[in-house]
Amino acid sequence: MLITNLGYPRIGSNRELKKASENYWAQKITLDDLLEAGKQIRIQNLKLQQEAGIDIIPCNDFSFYDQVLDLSLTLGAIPNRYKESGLTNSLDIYFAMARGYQKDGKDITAMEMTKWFDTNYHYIVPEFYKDQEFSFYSKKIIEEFIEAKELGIQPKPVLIAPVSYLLLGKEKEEGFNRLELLDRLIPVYIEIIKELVANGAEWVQLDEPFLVLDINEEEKQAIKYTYDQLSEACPELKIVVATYFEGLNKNTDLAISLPVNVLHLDLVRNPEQLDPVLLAIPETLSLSLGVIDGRNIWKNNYLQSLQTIYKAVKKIGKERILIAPSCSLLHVPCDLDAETNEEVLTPEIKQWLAFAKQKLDEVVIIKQLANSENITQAAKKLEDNIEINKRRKDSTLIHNQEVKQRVLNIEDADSQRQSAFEIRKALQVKELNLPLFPTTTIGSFPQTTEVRSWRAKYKRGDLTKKQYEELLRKETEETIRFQEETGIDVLVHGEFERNDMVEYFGEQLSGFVFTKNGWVQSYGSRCVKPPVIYGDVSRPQAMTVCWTKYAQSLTEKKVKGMLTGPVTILQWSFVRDDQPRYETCTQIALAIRDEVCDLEKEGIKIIQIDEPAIREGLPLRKENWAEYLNWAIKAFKISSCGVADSTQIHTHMCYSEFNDIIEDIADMDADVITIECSRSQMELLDAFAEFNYPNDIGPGVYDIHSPRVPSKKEMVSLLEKAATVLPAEQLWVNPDCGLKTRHWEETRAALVNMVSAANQLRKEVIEVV
Ligand code: THG
Ligand code: ZN
Repeated sequence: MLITNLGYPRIGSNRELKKASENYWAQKITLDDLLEAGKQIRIQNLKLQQEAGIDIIPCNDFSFYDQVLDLSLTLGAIPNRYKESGLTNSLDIYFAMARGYQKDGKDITAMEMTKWFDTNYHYIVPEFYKDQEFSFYSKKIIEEFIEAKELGIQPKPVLIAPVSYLLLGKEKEEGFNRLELLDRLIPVYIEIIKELVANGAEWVQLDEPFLVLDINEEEKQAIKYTYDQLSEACPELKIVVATYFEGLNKNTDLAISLPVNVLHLDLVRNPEQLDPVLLAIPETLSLSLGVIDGRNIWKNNYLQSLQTIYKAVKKIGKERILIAPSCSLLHVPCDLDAETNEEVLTPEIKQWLAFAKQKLDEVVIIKQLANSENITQAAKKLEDNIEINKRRKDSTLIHNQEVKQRVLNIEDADSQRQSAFEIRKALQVKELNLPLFPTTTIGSFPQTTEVRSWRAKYKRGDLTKKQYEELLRKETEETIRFQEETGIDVLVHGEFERNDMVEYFGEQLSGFVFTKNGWVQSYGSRCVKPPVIYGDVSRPQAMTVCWTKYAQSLTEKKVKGMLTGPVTILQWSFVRDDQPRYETCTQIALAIRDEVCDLEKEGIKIIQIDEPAIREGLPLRKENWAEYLNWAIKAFKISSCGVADSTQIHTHMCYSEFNDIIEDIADMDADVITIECSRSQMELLDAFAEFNYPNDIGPGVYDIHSPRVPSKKEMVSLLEKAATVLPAEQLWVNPDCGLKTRHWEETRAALVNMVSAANQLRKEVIEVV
């Protein structure tokens, strides 16, 4: 029985990588400094896993931005616009692909970014062209392999498998299917693998997450074909095929028939898949049992894991079993030991948790228990584990009868607006008096280093509450003035008082705790610190009313109240695993509903309830969609339907492919929805148009994830395109997401251009009439 790991967080336990990359982009450090920072993190991670006792340690799980982008660079899948950028260093080309490039008269857009399955991690979508060529372009995987070998480790290089790589990408021109590129791709994989073997590699891990999705016959054939080719070309190499985030279900036969050595299963997400696999597994195949949750932070239940392992041992024997986390540990924070502030994370709750480093120890102990090694010590650890899990289950911290009762008392009317949209729209038009193509923003304005430093100083006690709030008031006022001067129609207060849109609410709700350093990579250098929902959720007091009211008091224009919706709060938190997710979600929905009603009471006429994560929460298998959508949409409606018809409810969503859930989006019945769609050039709108989506829509007219300033002309052209598929009366004009990651300079320029674009559209429409 061996222990393996699928991937370790690469941001560094103090976000060293974030700091180094951002300094490099700001030209504050050199390329060598950045490379050195990366190397330090890799070496630290390798040593840590070595010392923990992991037998098969991954390499190439490090990335300066994203592992899918790494692979595009490895395979030379670099779109021409970057090759023609004049950039020569491959890491600079890589960053240009991720972030766009605007310099010396060049203006190159970034590649598209989208969510990694149902996680809050984002990857850079590979672009494929009809005459796409692949070559072994970046040697990162070899370099990182050698680097790990030099530490005395026999590392297991990790690569996304060919078919999953193709499926993660997108055809950028018509007339071909990306799977047709497979025959050009496999030879490059073979070249990579051969070079690894030449350097002494014994193992390789090929991630094939599409094996747990609904794939068609052609895709299945392609997977089979690929492994036949790879194993024939490199018979001496041991291949681990890694699946995660779901179960194999109908793809079980395919998975176990692949000519590979090890199949990894996510037995946390889908424990049921083990039985059918054990029933049919061929003798040549070993199993990697993913029993430690790589997506959540609760301590493992050792007894339960052992039961799973024993079942497998009984069937196929110890020698053919590996123990592992369920997926890469990328999705959990680095180290619980860094959480030393007992006021933030109380010892009682802390003992229920395990982060990446602690999860490594858990795998080791479970293996010792399963293997009867180191038995006295391991038995003691098992006893502690049983005790802690029992204490958590019975803890009085978790249960609030009042909250449970309120959930039981929910009635149908609580999730319905009083009147239909047409009636509401007529009332809102009168109430709000907005022009055609009303302009607005998604909510946040730049969180400058200065703003962040105020919060840090306030938290450290270097600023009093009064001083801190005074600074925030000033910043808010300047932002209101800026929006007025720019001619934006619906204003926002800017959210300077908030760190993260989920963290901010979690901090004010009961049932949540926080970490000081529990960072998880979201995209590139950007990280989030997900709250931990450990108990029943309630709202002790109003959360946003004060700042919204203040901002509204500064202006005659309407200020939009800004809230995060229940599904998104759920999705972006570490959620308790002792009750169904829908129950936790409904509790959050009731808390948000109270906030919405309080804002309305204080005279706020427009309230936005962001649900950017509703799409990513969608189960990976279609058969589970209906159940999820049912409770998720209802939760949004519980949160939004307590208001009068004349109050306008907005919602916002990011990176969403809406085509397949457009009906459910319409069911949410928000008066206005703003959506991301500029990187994919308004394609999304077609779904809305085809469906005859009835309510108002604000398609994002520019990409805020890149520092590039869009021209008026390009926004006009996007809006014209939108106006050809949707009636002008239905359209709003806004950026595609919040502006907190941008600098003021870009933000000002972009919004000025955006307002002139809206003005031009208003003129054009009047001329047509
Ligand atoms: N919050 C959470 N998840 C998210 C988003 C969010 N997932 C999707 C999308 N938005 C991801 N976007 C971002 C954008 C900015 C940042 C993180 C994710 C960000 N993070 C700061 C950083 O890394 O410097 C840290 C935040 C802080 O200072 O508290 O800027 O908005 N949960
Ligand atoms: Zn967004």
